[in-house]
Amino acid sequence: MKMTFRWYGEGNDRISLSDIKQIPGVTGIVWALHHKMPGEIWDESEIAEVKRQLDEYGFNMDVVESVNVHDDIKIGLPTRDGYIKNYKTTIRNLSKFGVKVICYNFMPIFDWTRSNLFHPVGDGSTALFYEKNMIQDDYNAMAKYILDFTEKYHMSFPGWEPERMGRLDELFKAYEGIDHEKLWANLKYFLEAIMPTCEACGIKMAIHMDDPPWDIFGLPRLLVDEASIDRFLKMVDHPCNCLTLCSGSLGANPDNNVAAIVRKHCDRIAFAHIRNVKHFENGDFSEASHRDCDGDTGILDILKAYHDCGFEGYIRPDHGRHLWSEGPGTVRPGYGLYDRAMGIMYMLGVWDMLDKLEEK
Ligand SMILES: [Mn+2]
Repeated sequence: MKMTFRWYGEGNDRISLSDIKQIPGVTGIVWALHHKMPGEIWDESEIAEVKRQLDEYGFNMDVVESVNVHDDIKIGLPTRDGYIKNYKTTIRNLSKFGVKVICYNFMPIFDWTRSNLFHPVGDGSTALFYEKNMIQDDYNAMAKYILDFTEKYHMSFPGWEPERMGRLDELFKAYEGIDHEKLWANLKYFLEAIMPTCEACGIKMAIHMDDPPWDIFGLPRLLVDEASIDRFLKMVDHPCNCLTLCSGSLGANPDNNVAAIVRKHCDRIAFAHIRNVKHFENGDFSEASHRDCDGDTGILDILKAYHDCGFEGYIRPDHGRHLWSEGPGTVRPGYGLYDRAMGIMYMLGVWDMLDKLEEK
């Protein structure tokens, strides 16, 4: 496996490449052009600039997270073909700089969703938290909480672009009538259109699981469990049609056995997100440290599954808690330095020991 670390870019992340360089084992930066709106072409000159920054520290730029998919493609409007054409141009431009994996998602309107971004864990640290009762009917209240935060701290989150969120009612209207089956069909149309370009460019499209893995606010969510992942891979059975298997997204549903999914589909997992989640009886969940016993995701079983399969794809710690000096205004929610660095050391510790035991 190849260890990576997500970075939001120069001037957009308080963590520096120099900080990341000091974490053992990291060979690649998971990056994106975060100022791009869904549907816009990523220009070669902009990609070249990021490559120059990463080269200075000897990091590869093999994984992009995310090239966001325009709503018109998800809704299946006639205008989708123009946006698909742009997406193909972006794929070609990225391949010229050696990009191998594009992580993306197909969630309608909202990307990842939480009710509290800095919830006390109980040890003085904070983490992302999902309170089930808060995410029921009133999408405006939830969106307001997230957008007030981004405005107060001058941050924007991928998938939560204020321009898009400013016209939520309009977006909900546009998605009227888009049920699970229609969304599946629109995903298939998109993938079948871009697969030849991906193949020619040597790029794997790696869909991220839906987070949380269930419908919210009446919007359909597709990639939620083993059966839906089976369906996805069979629907477009192409080696470039792959997964970003997110243990935290799937792990929010206690019925999901993430390690079993890893074993079943290891050859189609291009990118692994490792994150631990702690469940509460009422359906709430909190994010937790990467240590197995701090949550319910089964981190050790998952790492063992990847190791047994000889996983050679990319991996990164997903969200972490906010520690020490990290808090609102000083850190991107879920993307502090310290807990993710510790997560890497935990994963590498497990991995190195599994290697050593195998040698015997
Ligand atoms: Mn993830």
